Amino acid sequence: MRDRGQGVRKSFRNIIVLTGAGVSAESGMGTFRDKDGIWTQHSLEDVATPEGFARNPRLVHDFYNARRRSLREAAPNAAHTALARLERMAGQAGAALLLVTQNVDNLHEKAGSRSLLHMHGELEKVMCASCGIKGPWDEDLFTGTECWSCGAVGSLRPDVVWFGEMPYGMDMIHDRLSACDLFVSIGTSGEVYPAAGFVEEARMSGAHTIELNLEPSANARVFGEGRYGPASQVVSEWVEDIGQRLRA
Ligand code: BJW
Repeated sequence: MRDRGQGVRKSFRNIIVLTGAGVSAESGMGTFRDKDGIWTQHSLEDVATPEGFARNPRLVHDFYNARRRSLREAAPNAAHTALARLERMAGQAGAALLLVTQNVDNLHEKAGSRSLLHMHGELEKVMCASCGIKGPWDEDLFTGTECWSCGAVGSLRPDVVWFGEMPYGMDMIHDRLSACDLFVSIGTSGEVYPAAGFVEEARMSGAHTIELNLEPSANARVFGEGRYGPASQVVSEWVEDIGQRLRA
């Protein structure tokens, strides 16, 4: 544990939790930039950009169909469960908590988190590039799949945020960061913006900032405190510590 002397408060009223692929790694969902990560097996330009989808929609559908199938096998781990517990403890203590996840899996909601924003979209949702309708989708998607609303063929795509697209909920996130007094970043590399810049915004609001990760991330030095190890372990321990402060 490392504390850079930002002055840890006794209690917190406005908490923001940011999660990334590392929180779901122990549930088998795979990370992106680690050794053997998803981007070592697939080109992100091909499968995670609008241009890649326009070039080869079938390749993109194959990629997301496989991930949607692997999500069906996945269960929340102790880190997801601890964060759902933290939300309940915060509610009981009269504190506000927003969990912003970059993950497109649904493991936070399966663990019981409710105050949740999927800034990079959701694997089990699709949207129509023709009429804009969005809806739940837990099956495979094909280039010939017809939109249930406008009837367009081939216009349905995963409702996920690709590079060059605007992440969801940014107004709400900026509002909450401007009032936040505790910001915790869990299992994210700190390499993808705008999420990687949230810690700076939180610091400007005077928040205590903490990183929980397997190892220090790209912007670890910006955080006031860091605790390192597998999420299932460090998140559970940290939630116990914070829970005691919320009850104090
Ligand atoms: C563990 C663990 C364990 C492992 N326990 N921890 C130049 C400079 C700055 C910015 C840009 C730039 N050029 C372009 C940009 C912007 C771009 C960007 O940031 N690019 C950088 C890569 C340079 N960003 C965007 O385009 C974003 N949009 C945007 O900026 O809009 C503004 C705008 C739009 C239009 C016009 C003008 C402005 C959109 C980003 C979308 C990201 N999408 C993806 C795919 C989503 C769908 C899918 O899942 O397929 O989101 S990419 C991928 O990266 C995914 C993730 O959510 C995201 C972040 O990854 P994450 O979570 O950090 O995972 P990893 O693998 O990187 O890290 C895992 C971490 O876990 C590691 O630290 C491990 O140590 C740790 N770990 N095991 C604890 N057991």
